[in-house]
Amino acid sequence: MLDKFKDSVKDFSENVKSAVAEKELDEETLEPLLEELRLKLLQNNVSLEAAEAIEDELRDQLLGTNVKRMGAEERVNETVKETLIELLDDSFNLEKEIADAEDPATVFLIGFNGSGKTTTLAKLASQLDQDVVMGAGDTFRAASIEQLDEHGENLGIDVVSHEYESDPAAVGYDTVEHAEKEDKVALVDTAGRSHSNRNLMDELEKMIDVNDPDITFLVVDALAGNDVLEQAEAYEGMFDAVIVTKMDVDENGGAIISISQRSGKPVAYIGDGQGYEDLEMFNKEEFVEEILE
Ligand SMILES: Nc1nc2c(ncn2[C@@H]2O[C@H](COP(=O)(O)OP(=O)(O)O)[C@@H](O)[C@H]2O)c(=O)[nH]1
Ligand SMILES: [Mg+2]
Repeated sequence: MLDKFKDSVKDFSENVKSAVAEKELDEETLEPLLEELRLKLLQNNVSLEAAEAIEDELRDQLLGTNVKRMGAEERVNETVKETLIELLDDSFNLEKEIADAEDPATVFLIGFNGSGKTTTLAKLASQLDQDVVMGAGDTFRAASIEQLDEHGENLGIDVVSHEYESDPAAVGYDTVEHAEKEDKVALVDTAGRSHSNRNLMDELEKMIDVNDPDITFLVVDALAGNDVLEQAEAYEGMFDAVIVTKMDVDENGGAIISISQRSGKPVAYIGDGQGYEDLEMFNKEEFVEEILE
C-alpha cells in the first residue's frame, strides 16, 4: 500500500542528501530536485495544488538553512509530514454526529458507480454501536437491491426496499420511517450518479431534498486517482465528509490527499478490503506515518 508515494519522497531526500554532501544547498541545486519531486507526486495522483503546497514548504524549509548531510533526510520527511498533516482533516466523528442529530439519524452514501457505496454501507452497519436499518436507495443498477439484501441477511439487519425503477426518495422516506419506529439509525444507499447523467443527478438532489439526511458521505475509490477531483466537483455542496475505499489496493496514495485538498471536507473513513471489518476511521497521523515510514 502506498509504496510509490514512499519511493518518491525517499528519492527526493536521497537527492538532497547527495547535493548537500558537496556544497551548501542553494536555489540552483534545489529547484530541479523539487521539480522532479513534483512530477513524481503528480504521477502518484497527488493534485497539482497539493504537490505545489508540499514543494513550497520544502523550498522554505530547505533553502538558506544549513542542512547537514546527516540531517537532510529527516528534514525532508518532517517537512512533508507537517505539510500533509496541515492539509488533511480527520476531525469527522460519525458516532458523535449521530448522537447530535435529531432521531432518527439519517446517513446517506453518494458517489460514482463502483466506488464502493453499497459495500461501505454494509461495513458501517456492522460496525456502528447503534442499531441500524439499511435502505436500498439504488433502484437503478441491476442487482443492487439483492446485494444489499444479502448483506442484511449476513448481518441480521433489516433492509427496506422497493421495486427497481421506483422513486428512491420514497425508499429513503420508508427507511427513515422504519428507523423512527424502531429507534434505529437509517443508512441509505443511492445509485451511482454520474454527472453526465442529469436525470440521475436530479433524482439524487430530490432524494436529498425530501429525506434531508443528517450526514452525507461521498464515497470515492482510491484507484480513481486524480479523477476523484471530478467526483468531488460533481457532488459539490452535497456531502459532509468523504470515505476513500480500496486503499488496500492503491499504491499511489494521492487520491486521499487530492480530495482533502480540493473538497475541503474531512475524510471520515478508509476502506481497506472487502470484509465487514475492513473499514477504519481515518487517522491522519497514522496515514502520514505510513506513507513516510
Ligand atoms: N479491495 C477492495 N474492494 C472494495 C472495497 N470497497 C468496495 N470494494 C469492491 O468494489 C466493488 C464495487 O463496490 P460496490 O459497493 O458495489 O460499489 P457501488 O457501486 O458504489 O455500490 C465490489 O466488488 C466491492 O467488493 C475496498 O475497500 N477494498
Ligand atoms: Mg451499489
